[in-house]
Amino acid sequence: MKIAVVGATGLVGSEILKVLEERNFPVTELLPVASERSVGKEVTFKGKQYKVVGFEDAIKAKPAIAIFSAGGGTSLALAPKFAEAGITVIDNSSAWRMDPTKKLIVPEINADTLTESDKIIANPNCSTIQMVLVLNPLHKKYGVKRVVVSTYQSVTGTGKAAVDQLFAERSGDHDAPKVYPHPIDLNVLPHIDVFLDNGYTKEEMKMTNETKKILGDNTVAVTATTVRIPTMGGHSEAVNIELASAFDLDEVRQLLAESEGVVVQDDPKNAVYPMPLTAHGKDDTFVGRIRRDESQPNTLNLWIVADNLRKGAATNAVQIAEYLAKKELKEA
Ligand code: 2RA
Repeated sequence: MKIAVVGATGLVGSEILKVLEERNFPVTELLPVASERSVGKEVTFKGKQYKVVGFEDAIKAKPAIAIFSAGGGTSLALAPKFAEAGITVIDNSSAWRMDPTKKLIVPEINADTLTESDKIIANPNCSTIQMVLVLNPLHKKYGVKRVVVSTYQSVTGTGKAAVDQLFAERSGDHDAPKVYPHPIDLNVLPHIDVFLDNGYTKEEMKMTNETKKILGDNTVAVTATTVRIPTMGGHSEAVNIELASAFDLDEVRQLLAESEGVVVQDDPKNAVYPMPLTAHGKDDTFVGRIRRDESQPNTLNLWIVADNLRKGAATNAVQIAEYLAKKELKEA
């Protein structure tokens, strides 16, 4: 299958190439695509060098699928052009996620809603994906009433410039360019994406709104505080979940252990719990510290970690592409 990766030179773009290679996606021709600035640069895929091409050339080449990771503006402007040419777009930006005409897909949860007429498919926000993977089986079995989540997010979620800021500060170079409004090394920023009029950040509202859309249930209440921390391997989340009915803790552990894409790491007495260091480079979502909230009935506390560049972005997008390929839901 001919496949384009739009934004191939960015952090997520490089991860998409890695995941396509690792999962042995049947790529017959790869088109790395980027803005004029990067055209002519080379990327490596399966040991071969590929030259980056521009957007117009990519459309002319008519790949079956284009995985976009080039920011919301590029997506808004270009995804419809790719789609009009019959190319199915899987988009990592926030541009289309809440558009009621577009589907927001986490394959383990709702890939079966996709049809051949879905030409722009939205990949959810990284911090949402890992949380809904855990919420979905709980919602089906017990009903999720309300979620209170606090995140601890990796600098890789911001991009390469943020990783550079962290390492520059760590090496004592405090004059290096900054992408955050404050130092990130030895610090914690309760600020991800822009602030909105309601006092929340856009990242926080993504967690609220995208969760309802993916679970297909507007009654699930979600309130979030999203926080950037100086780590790299993945996003972590402390999640408090109020359920509609009573549960047994062992049953919850069993249910999550049997859920596709979820791995339970829950032996705190032996210091076994999910961490960004151990989730890094993995495609699964890890959950631990599963315990009863003793302050109110039918409520759980747990801790979720996933590599935000993998399941939070590249892996989820490639899994959507795998589903389209398996079901033959694309044109070329
Ligand atoms: C972040 N959620 O971590 C974003 C990336 N999409 O900043």
